[in-house]
Amino acid sequence: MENSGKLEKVVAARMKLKARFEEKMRLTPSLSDERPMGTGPLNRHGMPSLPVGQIATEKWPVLDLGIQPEIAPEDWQLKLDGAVEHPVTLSWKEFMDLPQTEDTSDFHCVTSWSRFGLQWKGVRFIDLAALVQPTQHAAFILCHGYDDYTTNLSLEEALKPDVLLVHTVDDKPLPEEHGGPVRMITPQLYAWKGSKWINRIEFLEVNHPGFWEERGYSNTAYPWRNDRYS
Ligand SMILES: Nc1nc2c(c(=O)[nH]1)N[C@H]1C(S)=C(S)[C@@H](COP(=O)(O)O)O[C@H]1N2
Ligand SMILES: [Mo]
Repeated sequence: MENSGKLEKVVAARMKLKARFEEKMRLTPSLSDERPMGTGPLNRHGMPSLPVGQIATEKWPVLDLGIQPEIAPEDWQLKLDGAVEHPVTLSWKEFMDLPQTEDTSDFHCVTSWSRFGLQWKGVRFIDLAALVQPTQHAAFILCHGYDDYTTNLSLEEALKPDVLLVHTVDDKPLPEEHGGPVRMITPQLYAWKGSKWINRIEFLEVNHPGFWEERGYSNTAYPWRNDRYS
């Protein structure tokens, strides 16, 4: 009884968020640009599958800051705080008990490689946002990793249905070097917007640049606009 009441509230919060950001989301470049830059067959959101300046690879290179934190799932935590009505810290078990989503998407690294068709499993960012309920003025997030990495995103990008916090890739636990136990993915933006070893999502009213954004990389990171640097 109490549980179904809670579920109803989360569903209502999700619908509200979706309605609030629907128009902004539709107007983002990767959904609305009439002359996107790139080559190849169109992907599911109508963009050329290989963004401008990218080369397709079968490999999956590893990029990090020289630290690969080792976190056992049972020690992993995710804090959701800042401009939200109900801040929470989720344990691995609580995270795994949330609705799980499977999706196949592409990965575009700003260092010019793209990897197609990774099969992910995890929790949609929008489902986490519905749980904590961003305040009326929340407009951005800053994601933090266990390696002290940070990266910022607008809510209209983060709330897209293909933005997941993933624990499984190609039917295997996400390898530690790729951000396991849990990382974020942002298929419609360059991959540096997806924090590996994610442990905190801070909701913000004012945009705050992350690690690479402070060092000259773009706040927005649109692959089909070659939007790499600011
Ligand atoms: N925590 C954390 N997340 C991170 C990074 C990092 O150094 N630390 N590097 C980013 C960059 S620059 C890219 S391109 C992707 C690379 O992911 P991969 O190593 O799984 O290919 O992760 C992003 N997320
Ligand atoms: Mo990167």
